[in-house]
Amino acid sequence: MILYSYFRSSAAYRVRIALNIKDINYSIKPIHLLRSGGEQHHPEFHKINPQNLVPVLTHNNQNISQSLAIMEYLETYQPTPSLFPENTNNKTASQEFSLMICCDIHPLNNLRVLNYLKHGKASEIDVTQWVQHWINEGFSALETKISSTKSNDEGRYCFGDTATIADCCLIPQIYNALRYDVDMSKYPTLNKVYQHCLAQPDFHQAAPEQQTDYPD
Ligand SMILES: N[C@@H](CCC(=O)N[C@@H](CS)C(=O)NCC(=O)O)C(=O)O
Repeated sequence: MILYSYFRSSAAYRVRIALNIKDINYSIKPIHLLRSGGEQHHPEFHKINPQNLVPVLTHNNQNISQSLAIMEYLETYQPTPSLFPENTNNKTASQEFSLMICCDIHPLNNLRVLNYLKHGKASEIDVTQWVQHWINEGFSALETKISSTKSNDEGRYCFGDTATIADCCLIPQIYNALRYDVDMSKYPTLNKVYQHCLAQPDFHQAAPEQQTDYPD
């Protein structure tokens, strides 16, 4: 398997965590999103993903984009350990949680959106405030959801004592939030999961700082 990745991409970070949880061997092809006009826009990469976004997983002659679709693919390719909780309610809740991050927080703060705000028609907007606003709005909802699900503080991950797709999505989004100085003390349950995950090898090895394309 080949993963087209950028060290700081939170969508690629999700997939790196999932690959590590499943202990699947893969190699990384770095795509630098800022250098030389953004390598995601180069014609060779455009052929791999016409959306010009990372991550892309290449396997068995198929180029798969969209981190959630990639994680579903990995689940089918190698079902254990599963990225989903066994309990049906928690399984649905973990999918809901992941979609709240991937559909309703991350896309508003993506590089191309921020570039449009900075250089496009909306240049008067304070981009940091924009990022913080959408993350805070999303995290408030996630904190409310997860603190009611995690009654009596059960489990070290989002849903129990095993890492799931929800943790794959949450950890990169908090990493991103911290880059933008979001005050995580407002989200104690999310923050506790984050601190726990950071210490786990599968998460640690997927972190931006551990990537070969991380700048010296
Ligand atoms: N929904 C996509 C989002 C992918 C995405 O937005 N990737 C970002 C990096 S996190 C990217 O490649 N941005 C390049 C750009 O904005 O030009 C997924 O989950 O894979």
